Amino acid sequence: MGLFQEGGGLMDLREVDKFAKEIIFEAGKRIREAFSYDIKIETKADANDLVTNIDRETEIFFIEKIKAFDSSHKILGEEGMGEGIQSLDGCVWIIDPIDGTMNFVKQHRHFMITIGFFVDGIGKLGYIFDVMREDLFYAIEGEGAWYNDSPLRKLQHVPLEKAVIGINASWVIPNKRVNHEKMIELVHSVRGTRSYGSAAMEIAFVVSGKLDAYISMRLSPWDIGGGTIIAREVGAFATNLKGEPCSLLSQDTFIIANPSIHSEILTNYIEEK
Ligand code: 2AM
Ligand code: CA
Repeated sequence: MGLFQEGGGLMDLREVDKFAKEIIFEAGKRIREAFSYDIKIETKADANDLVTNIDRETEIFFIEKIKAFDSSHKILGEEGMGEGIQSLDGCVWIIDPIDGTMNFVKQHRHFMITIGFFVDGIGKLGYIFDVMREDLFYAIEGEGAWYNDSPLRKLQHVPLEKAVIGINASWVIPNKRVNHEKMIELVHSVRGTRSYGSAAMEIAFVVSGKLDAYISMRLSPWDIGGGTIIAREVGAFATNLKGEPCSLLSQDTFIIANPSIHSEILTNYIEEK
């Protein structure tokens, strides 16, 4: 069941899961309370890549809690507030304290905490928490996935013409990464498109059947770490746009899709530059 070998001792995955949920709920409460204080906004790589003091404080909160839980665990967080990781050996937490920072700042909703817990590179526990709705999507390796208290079903077959897909409009206009004419064909082929501004939220929607695919040209390990673990439990396929396994140590392209349309989208509609 949920026992795994760690540093010479056996650790109960359910204990780690209980701990993870506690810190996620507590962090969520702190973030909601932060709306009554000053949120200081800065930019990172470019003018639209936002970070706030709350992203950083939340990441530090997680690092302190995890180190107190087990000081041997390693942490990779988007804001780089911990020591980082060189490999996936041992127990590794991959954390995005706020996924969808622009939504956080502008809309005060539709942003997620997302966390993956890995042991020697194998995803064991995955979480996507909608902070304002207090909705939790999560999975335990080999045991299934849940939306709050309800089990998530294995994804059912969907033909492309009935699919609703998550995609950012940037990839349907001329861009450096992908043939946009092909993307236009994809948009014509499906029933509808959506764009939510939080990769983790779109992944949560795919694993729960609210979207049938989500495609992005540039995501980082913390955007997808938790989500890929949930994906496996419901039978969603998560890969890069070459169809290869997602990297958890570097940025890459990304698709998560219902298995009935994953290869069809990659083969017929994605042409990377
Ligand atoms: P973030 O808010 O945690 O940065 C849509 O913008 C999605 O892409 C969001 O989930 C956002 O996560 C992510 N994103 C934005 N800029 C990114 C970048 N430079 N690298 C990787 N992911 C990014
Ligand atoms: Ca983030």
